[in-house]
Amino acid sequence: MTTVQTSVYEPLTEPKAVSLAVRLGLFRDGAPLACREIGDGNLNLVFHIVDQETKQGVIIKQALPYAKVVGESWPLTLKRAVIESNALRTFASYVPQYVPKVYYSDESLAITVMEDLSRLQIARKGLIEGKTYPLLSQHIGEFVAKTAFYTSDFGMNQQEKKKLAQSFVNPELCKITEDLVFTDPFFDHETNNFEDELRPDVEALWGDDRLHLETAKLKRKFLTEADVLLHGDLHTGSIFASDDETKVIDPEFAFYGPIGFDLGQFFANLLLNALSRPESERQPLFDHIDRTWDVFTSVFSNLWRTESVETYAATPGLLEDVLRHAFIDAVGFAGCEVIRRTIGLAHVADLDGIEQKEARLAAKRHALRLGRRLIIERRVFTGTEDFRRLFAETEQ
Ligand code: SR1
Ligand code: MG
Repeated sequence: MTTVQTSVYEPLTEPKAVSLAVRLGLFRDGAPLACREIGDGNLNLVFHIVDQETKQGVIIKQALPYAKVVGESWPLTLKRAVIESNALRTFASYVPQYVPKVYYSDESLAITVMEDLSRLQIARKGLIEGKTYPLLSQHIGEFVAKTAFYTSDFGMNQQEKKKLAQSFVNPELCKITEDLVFTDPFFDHETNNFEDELRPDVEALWGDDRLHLETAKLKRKFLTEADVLLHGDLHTGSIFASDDETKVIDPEFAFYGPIGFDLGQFFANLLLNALSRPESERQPLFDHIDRTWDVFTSVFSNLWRTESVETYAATPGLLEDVLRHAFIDAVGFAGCEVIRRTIGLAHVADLDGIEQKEARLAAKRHALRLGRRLIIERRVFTGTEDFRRLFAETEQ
């Protein structure tokens, strides 16, 4: 992977980002450049630099040495910028149509220079505005199927896979997920953040032994199962979309983990959006869950049958077993994500943006009931239609 090391780290400002873009020769000489810092995520700076005449632009993304959402009191490794640029390049070797092009990366500055995707919209924002993105699930199903298969022991040389897994060891970012997704929301932890009115509902979760046991099993899978290269944070804020294009961004949490994790996070964020909508407008979200799973299983199965490098791949029943476990895990991981986005540190605008307080609290209570049962009842799920059933059963 070509990542260069040129300078000493300093956080960029808009003028410094422009100077860097000029120094890197990203624009023609004398181009009138405009630059804005547009980062609205939890962790990084994102500079959008545009040639005002040609309207061509680039993105310079820079990791900060701390978590922006909390501040300098939460130090965070800059190495995540290398993980991110390497993950984008690895994904591009399988699904170039679904990731931004990486033009340049610099480990010391913790930057990745990449394709300007401003023609698209962050899927979470569009979904909140009521957009449906008809191809979103087709694209994400194919993205997850191909990246999972080709980075697994069934899709690549098994010794090379171990080396690739080594290059994606990502302890600091995994720890964030281990804490914020799998642990803190299930205990009385200082990182949690929820309305006082939800305290009785939250305390019930904290005292729920059955929930603790099932969440612990899911966390153990996340900690120990180095199956496929994951994006690691595949929520709808990590996806740019339009009616006909989809690009997955921000894989700084990438690591080798359980195959169902990315699917579970994506399902959860579709459910979180459904929770924010009136019943009559939820159908497109459930249709996306169905289609993501259908496309994932069909693409993954086809690759397994035609390109597997593992002798046992042809063993009757093995593929079905892999898919069944991926599905059950995805349901459980989705439950953890729904709960943590409701009462944990990092919320989502889908729920927090519900203006009317009683409606917001009702949606959050529904989220907690849904998340809990997704975790506990994941093994009785027989297909994606069970998401609809459980959503309806947990409404009141
Ligand atoms: C401190 S980081 C909080 C969250 O933001 C990222 O997008 C991940 O989802 C992480 O859990
Ligand atoms: Mg992110």
